[in-house]
Amino acid sequence: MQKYDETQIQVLEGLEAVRKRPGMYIGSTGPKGLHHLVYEIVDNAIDEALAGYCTEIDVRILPGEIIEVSDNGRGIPVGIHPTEGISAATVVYTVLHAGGKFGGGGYKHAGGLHGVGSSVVNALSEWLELTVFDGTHEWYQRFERGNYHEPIKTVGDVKPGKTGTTVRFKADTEIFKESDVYDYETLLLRLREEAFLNAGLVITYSDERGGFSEDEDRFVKLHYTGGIRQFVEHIETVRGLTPLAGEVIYLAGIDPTANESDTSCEIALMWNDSYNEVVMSFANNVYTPDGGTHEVGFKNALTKAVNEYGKKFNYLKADEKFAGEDIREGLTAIVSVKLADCEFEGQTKGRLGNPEVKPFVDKLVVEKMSVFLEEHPEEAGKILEKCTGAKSAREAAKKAREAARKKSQMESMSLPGKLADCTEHDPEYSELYIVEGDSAGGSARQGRNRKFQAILSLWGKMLNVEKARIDRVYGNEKLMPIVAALGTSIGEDFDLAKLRYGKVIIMADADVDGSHIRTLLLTFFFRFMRPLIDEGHIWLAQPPLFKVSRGKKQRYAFSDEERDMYISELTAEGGKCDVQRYKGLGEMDPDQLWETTMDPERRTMVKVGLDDAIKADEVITILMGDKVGPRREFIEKNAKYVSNLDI
Ligand code: 1YM
Repeated sequence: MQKYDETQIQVLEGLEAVRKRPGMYIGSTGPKGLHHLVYEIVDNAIDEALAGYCTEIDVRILPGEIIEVSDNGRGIPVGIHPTEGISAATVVYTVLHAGGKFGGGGYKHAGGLHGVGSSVVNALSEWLELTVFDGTHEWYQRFERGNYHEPIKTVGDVKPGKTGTTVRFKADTEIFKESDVYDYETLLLRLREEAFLNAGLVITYSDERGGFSEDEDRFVKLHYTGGIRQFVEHIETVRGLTPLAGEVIYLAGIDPTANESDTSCEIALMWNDSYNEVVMSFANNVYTPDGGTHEVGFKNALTKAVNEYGKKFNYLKADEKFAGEDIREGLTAIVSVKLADCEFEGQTKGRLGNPEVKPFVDKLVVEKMSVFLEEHPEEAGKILEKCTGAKSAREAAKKAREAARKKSQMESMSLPGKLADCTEHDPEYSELYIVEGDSAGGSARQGRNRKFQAILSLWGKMLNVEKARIDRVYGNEKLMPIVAALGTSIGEDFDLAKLRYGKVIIMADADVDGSHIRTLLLTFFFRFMRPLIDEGHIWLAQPPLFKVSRGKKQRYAFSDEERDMYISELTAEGGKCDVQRYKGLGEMDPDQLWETTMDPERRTMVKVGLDDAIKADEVITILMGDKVGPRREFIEKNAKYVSNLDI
């Protein structure tokens, strides 16, 4: 690896541009952009760790939404920059695109939103303080919105040999108008990922803002000597999955054809007893949500290796083949490549483009995976059985789908009998209430505004889709009416353009059974009609839990607190009041249901939104588990409360 010093820093542009158009540099000025500031600074420390000079990184959220990041690397060079005539460290923090990342040489993760650098953070901070330990002295410089009054200067001696960099900053609320508050979990997720990807690196992280509950421990030490192997184990544990066999499989190698052996690849993988596939890929530790040449190389090679083994050991007949998806059923894998020069492609720069990576990863995986399978016949047997099961299910699903297609053509998409449709046909103005049970369905049907509100009553046995493959959804008596009513079809046939109602509202009782049906429906939408969630079409109705009344006055309460509030309010006006607890939707008469739960002017609804696919996928698995706590937490966390919604 080429080493660079002050002379190689290239000076490109001023910082005004960053403040003028922050979105161009950090994506947004919302919460995502705010957290991005932290990643930028942490990335510099990670780069130093990748270069082999830093072993510990400390990240803190301090009171007042101040971020402090320290590392024990070499310290940013403080010497005078030959052309700028000021300290190199100052150049790094005040000149856009200064630093090795963009200058050629060094270890880069250039491209798109990644690595926009320290100067961008500085430009967008109300203030930033830089401290460098160079082995003999402590150096300090303060900036305000990217500007400084005094040059970097020594402020004291240090213990001989102590080196490192500490950066403290406060995001500028003139820029981050929406919010300057950091989310502990968001940063934790990212830092944990970094710790997994850099085996051995110690990252300490603490939230010192206070104000959260006593029993919540917001200090963590993230240290994974097993690296991405532990990443795979972590994903499986969080999801509560059971490994199919043995230990995590680990494949690694360097590209012998690349210069200075700069290109390397590590893969950790494991199968579990679920039907879901989780493959996460990274290039130079940057997550590539849209995959790219490394991921394609891995998937192709895995398919090849398993098929070859299957043929050789008679799991497959001569004319048979596993599809890639058969092999990846229940697979959790992390693919991490490191290369000298990453090219990130696509709208959001989420895909690795380097073409040379594909054949390298492909060859490595075919070779190492074949050896693994041959050397571990017992594990190989379990993996191959799993693939065989997936293959038969896929073939059965194909038949079922073809039958369903034929049937729907014949019946020209007949609507289910349990659907009380509305007269409005424009999905933008229409909504579908999915209601469990006939009595609640009856109330809803009578109480609704039939112009734009359709009601579908559910009956029959619900399929736990978490535990089922797509072939069993076709023909399920509870799910198929939903599919028919929505008009979109499911799985690979799903077509959002055919959606018949803009809002799909799940209306279930506020009790355990209600929560069960809500969860099952959400899982079904998540697995088979995912764009409905992504595009914000799924809603949860919020029926009241209590009616508090005195004479003609009545109030509906949606929580115990609200109930108590109304009780004291009405009692204060004179005398005793009556409290009715609604055990189910069926207890409300149609007018009450309309007033409290269905009237767009008065109702409160919760929009189901899942931004992060991986996290959501994890959560759905938690939801389907037996623990009630995490399930409730999910609903609370992912639901955005919207009241008095306009249509
Ligand atoms: C808390 C943030 O920025 N650490 C950090 C940054 C640098 C170095 C070490 C460093 C890099 C190199 C040589 C090199 C940077 N230096 C520069 C530049 N932590 C944090 N730690 N010496 C020190 O890459 O060769 C940019 S970043 F350009 F000045 F060399």
